[in-house]
Amino acid sequence: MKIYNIRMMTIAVAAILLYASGCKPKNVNSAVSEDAAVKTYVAPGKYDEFYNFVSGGFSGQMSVYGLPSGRLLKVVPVFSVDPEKGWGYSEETKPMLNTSRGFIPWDDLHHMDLSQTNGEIDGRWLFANANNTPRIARIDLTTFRTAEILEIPNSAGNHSSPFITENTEYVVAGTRFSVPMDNDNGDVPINTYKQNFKGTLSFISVDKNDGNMQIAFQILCPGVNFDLSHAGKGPSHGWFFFSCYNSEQANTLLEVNASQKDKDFIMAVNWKKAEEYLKAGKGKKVSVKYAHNKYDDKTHSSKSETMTEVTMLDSKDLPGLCYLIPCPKSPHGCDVDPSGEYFVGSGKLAALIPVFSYSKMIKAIENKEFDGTYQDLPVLKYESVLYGEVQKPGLGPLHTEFDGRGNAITTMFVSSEIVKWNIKDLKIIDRQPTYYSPGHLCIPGGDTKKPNGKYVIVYNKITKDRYLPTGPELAQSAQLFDITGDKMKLILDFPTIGEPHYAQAVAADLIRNKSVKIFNIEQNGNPYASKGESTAKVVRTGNRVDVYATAIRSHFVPDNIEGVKLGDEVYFHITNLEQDWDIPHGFAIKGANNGELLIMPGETQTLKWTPDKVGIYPMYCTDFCSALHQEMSGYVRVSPA
Ligand code: CUK
Ligand code: CUA
Repeated sequence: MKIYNIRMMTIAVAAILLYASGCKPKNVNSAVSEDAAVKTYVAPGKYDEFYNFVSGGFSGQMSVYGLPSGRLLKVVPVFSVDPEKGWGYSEETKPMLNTSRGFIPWDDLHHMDLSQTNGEIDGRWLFANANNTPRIARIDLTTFRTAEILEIPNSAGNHSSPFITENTEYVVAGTRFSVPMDNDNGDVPINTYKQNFKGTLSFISVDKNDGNMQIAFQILCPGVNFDLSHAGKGPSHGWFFFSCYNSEQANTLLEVNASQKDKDFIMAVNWKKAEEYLKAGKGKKVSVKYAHNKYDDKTHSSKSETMTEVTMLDSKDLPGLCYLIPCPKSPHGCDVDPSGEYFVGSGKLAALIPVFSYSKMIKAIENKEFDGTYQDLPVLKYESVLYGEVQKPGLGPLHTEFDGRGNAITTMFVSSEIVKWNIKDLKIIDRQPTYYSPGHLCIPGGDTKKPNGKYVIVYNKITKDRYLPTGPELAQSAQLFDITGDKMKLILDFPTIGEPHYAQAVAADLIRNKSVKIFNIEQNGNPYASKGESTAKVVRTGNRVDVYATAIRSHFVPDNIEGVKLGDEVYFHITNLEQDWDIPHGFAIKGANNGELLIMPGETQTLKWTPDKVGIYPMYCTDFCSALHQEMSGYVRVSPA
């Protein structure tokens, strides 16, 4: 009897652990909607209805899918070098990856947010964060190319970004790791965390016309870990909400020591107030170095500029700027509903989802319903700001999106499911399993004023048995659900590139007609362009050799290059003369240690090459461009010095 009990207990514990690890294979077939094929079939030659922009996590890139088909349309290089596109290999793109620490070929991209006008997606730009070496990128949605990268000083683990305000006034960047400030020497014992480590929130202004980003101001905050954020909208426009954990200010064994308290915080930041303080001269100029990189479609090249100053507002000295709202327990996602009245904190370790009320928050501030202070900042009473709690939603709530019909959908990482609940009465309407351990989710416009509640796409961290085995690692998966009815219906499952975190989706019509098809060769402003074969040439200046070459189906001019000597630095400036959509040419040369080029129609790109041996070097076009693509080649002769 006793033995039997122990065995039962062991089985029960094992079952709970399996369940809790989120990896227990479930009955797949029962979860798939019967009409899934019909709903996701996009016939060959037909376009998808939505673009889906998906972050690539530790790949540092972003990928573009069509929905509902799940077809991969493009991978856009952002923070990591990409040999396919020559990103970070061509002389024209290298400055994009420059930082105050020099050229950095990799980063970890977690979140993206589309630009908005009046709280709706306007289809102009897409913003992305680099987590590791803090940066924010802006991607131009006419070229699908990274147009700008701004480094963020006084930050580490730029995670609660790049969320935006309803008219794209600001993109924010909040530091996940508190650190000593960049202008300090920084060489302090780690166990002086409480005295020396600080958090910052950066507000980056975005120019309405050309999208140019600039750090308008930073807010100096207590040393907690800022995790995620979202801007207020409608009535709460002017506020920004950030989740933060580790209010214990632990600097070791965070898994234990940063999870002691029953509640951490959501920080509400009044950025309109910050603007007033700035005007009143309350900002302090701080000397720091950070890079600002921009790609120019006229010269087809980028420049990196070093910035030297930010303006800092110290939260503890400026009343009314920041308020803390207690939020159970280790909050992660921080999401604002379409009305702008409700904001949701997702305590990863909480067995409930707290929903806060903006109007109650304002009343609580007016009536001074405080629960003491934390690091000199006022803490509002939990009950005074709380609208209500969603009870027993599942295990491990992470992120919430909104369907525009008064409902929210939240991912449950531990119990591997998505849960749909009503914002007004906080009742659970439906729950569906996902495979497995979902992180972020995305409804087209799901964090704006006007969601399109047709689909939710869920990005799972663990795939296990879902696809054919591919060794120890499987691609992360995305799962598409039809959410037009009360019940959410799984209709598609597709693998993703890198590890997807946040994603955005938007009606294709808003973007597709603005897509650039070629660059006008006459307007090519690259100083090394050859606009016709007659201007192609080889120019020697000391030991530098500039090859001004052209590419058009199916040859390079010049295609026999002699006179290069050992010890020379050779710059191949290849201008693609094509004026036809989707006819790039590539360029590679034997032994090139700088990768390849991929040159768009009308564009010039440069590959630097330092030959290391005397000999004959074949060069060729890498992109199959015509029936005579194999013939698109040539030779370079390298002679002794
Ligand atoms: S985090 Cu990835 S699942 Cu970096 Cu947005 Cu929540
Ligand atoms: Cu040009 Cu292949």
